[in-house]
Amino acid sequence: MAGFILTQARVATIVSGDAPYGMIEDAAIVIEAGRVVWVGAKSDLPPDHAKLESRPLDGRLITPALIDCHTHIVFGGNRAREFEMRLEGATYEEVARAGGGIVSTVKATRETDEDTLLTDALRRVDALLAEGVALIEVKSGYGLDTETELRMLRTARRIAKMRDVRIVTSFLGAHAISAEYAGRADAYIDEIAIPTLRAVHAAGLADAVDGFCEGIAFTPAQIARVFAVAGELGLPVKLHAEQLSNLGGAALAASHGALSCDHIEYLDEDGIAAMATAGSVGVLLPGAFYTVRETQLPPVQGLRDAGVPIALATDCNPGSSPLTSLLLTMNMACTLFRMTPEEALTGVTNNAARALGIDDCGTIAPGKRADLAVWDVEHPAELSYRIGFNPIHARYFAGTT
Ligand code: DI6
Ligand code: FE
Repeated sequence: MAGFILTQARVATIVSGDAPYGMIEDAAIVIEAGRVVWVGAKSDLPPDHAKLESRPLDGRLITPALIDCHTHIVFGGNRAREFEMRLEGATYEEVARAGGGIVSTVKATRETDEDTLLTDALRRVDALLAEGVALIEVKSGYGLDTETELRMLRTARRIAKMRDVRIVTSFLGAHAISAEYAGRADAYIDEIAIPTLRAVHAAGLADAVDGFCEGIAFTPAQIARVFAVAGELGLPVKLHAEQLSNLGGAALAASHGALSCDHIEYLDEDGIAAMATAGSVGVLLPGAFYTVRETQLPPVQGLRDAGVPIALATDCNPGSSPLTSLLLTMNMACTLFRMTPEEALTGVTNNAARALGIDDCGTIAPGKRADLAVWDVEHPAELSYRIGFNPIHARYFAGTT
């Protein structure tokens, strides 16, 4: 593919520096072989690039393509009935304890064949791509047996063959205790989660290992056993931690060098300090906060003060966050969590890439992939400000629109 230049654009590079959003006015971006080779003010464009084809954008805004760094986007069935139950007064935990919740999606996922899982997931993926997303993390965790966990992760990998999107996977065998192992969480870890992790790794299907550390799921000691095997296999870890209560999961994950600790509404000072020391990213999931009507706010100011990078994601899942919009996620993070629109955009670009341990995207800079979103907006704050409006003009995936 011949190189080209995007011109007549304002570019929010998300490279930290003097200008908010890393903004460059009247900018140009030179793209060759799917990568950004130069970005800067048009007036500074080196003459050797000036002969490339120019694609003027009429003053539109270019940002890095968006990244959804925490999803459970592959699953069977839906939980609309549970939504009704919660509106009738049941809490998320009560629904889970009554056999609903994650375990009901496990039943539906086990009963769904791989092609149907893929077809259903693609509808949700397409909603994300339509908002300029180019990289999605997908978790397993609705199989809770070896066969179905493998099927979920194969489905996740197939998404990247069907669409112009990068997929990274996380094995989430320690998501819930399967019905067969009710009351026997330790046996589930030893007999299912760990052997399945080994099988998934042998098949090349996991890029990272996740867990759910919570009263309705697994203790830090149980998660630590899974993480020890992840370490042995050379896989990075991350954790659903401090979502409904504080069990010290974030500190445990940080002690294993976690890429991220996610949810973290109930995170305390010690957890923040542990994350800061480990360099773990805090992934906030306002869609889950909103859906379960949580009232405990995540410690945004504490994370800022400690220099913990904050990412945002949809947590797309059929129970606690049936959300397929990163733009709405950004809006919720601003309104519910009092994050700034600049933090929100950084949270779905650069910090989301960091949460995945990926450094070739998330900002617009020489050498990065040309994964870009072009928006019909004047100012980047507009991306967070509107509710239910998609101002996308174009999406570039490795330089191709
Ligand atoms: N926390 C969540 O928010 C999702 N998983 C988790 O560990 C919820 C998954 C579900 O309710 O199906
Ligand atoms: Fe989640």
